[in-house]
Amino acid sequence: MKQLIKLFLLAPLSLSLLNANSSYAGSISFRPAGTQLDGDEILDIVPNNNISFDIFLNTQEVTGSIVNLSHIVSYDITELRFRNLQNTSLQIGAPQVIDGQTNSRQFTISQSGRPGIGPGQIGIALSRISFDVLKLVNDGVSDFSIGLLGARNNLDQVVANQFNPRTQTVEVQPVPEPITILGSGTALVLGALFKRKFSKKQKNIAVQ
Ligand SMILES: [Ca+2]
Ligand SMILES: [Ca+2]
Repeated sequence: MKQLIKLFLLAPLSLSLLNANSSYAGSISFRPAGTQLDGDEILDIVPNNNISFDIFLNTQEVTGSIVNLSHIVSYDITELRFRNLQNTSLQIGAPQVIDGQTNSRQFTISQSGRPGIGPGQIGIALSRISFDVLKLVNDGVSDFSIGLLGARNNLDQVVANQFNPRTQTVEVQPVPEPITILGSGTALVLGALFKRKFSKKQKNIAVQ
């Protein structure tokens, strides 16, 4: 029995030692993540009149339960207009804007509450951020991004460094238009052909 108790006491310790050496898999992310629609590196989304991003937390290999979490939201105010911030969390408190303004390029959201988000969980909903679409430009530059700023657990430990990746970004843009490109290409070819035929005709006329 003593042995069993010893084992029981040692197990969490060896687990936390193991965690210190392994790569952490906690992460903050949003959906839709977008897909690659063009030649620039950033993932792309073609929205309609509005778009909502759902923010999620993964806590695999994170120590303790997350009772306080903060992250930055950045967005392009020329392409998107902030509409609202909704609470979708069940395990941590409602999102509060603690720094910056929602109508500016960057603001910080904080969520706190107990018992918090325990370890080993995937896809825990945090919040939903909605925008109206103003004007879509395809310039290969981020239009919406999030970045983890701070994370504290129920043992009052700072655990933000146990999250990786801590950022995510996406571009909103209009539909890439291959038909237009093909169309203008076809017009150029036809124009060149017509020009050649026309000048040939002119030459013939000149010969006659
Ligand atoms: Ca792209
Ligand atoms: Ca854009």
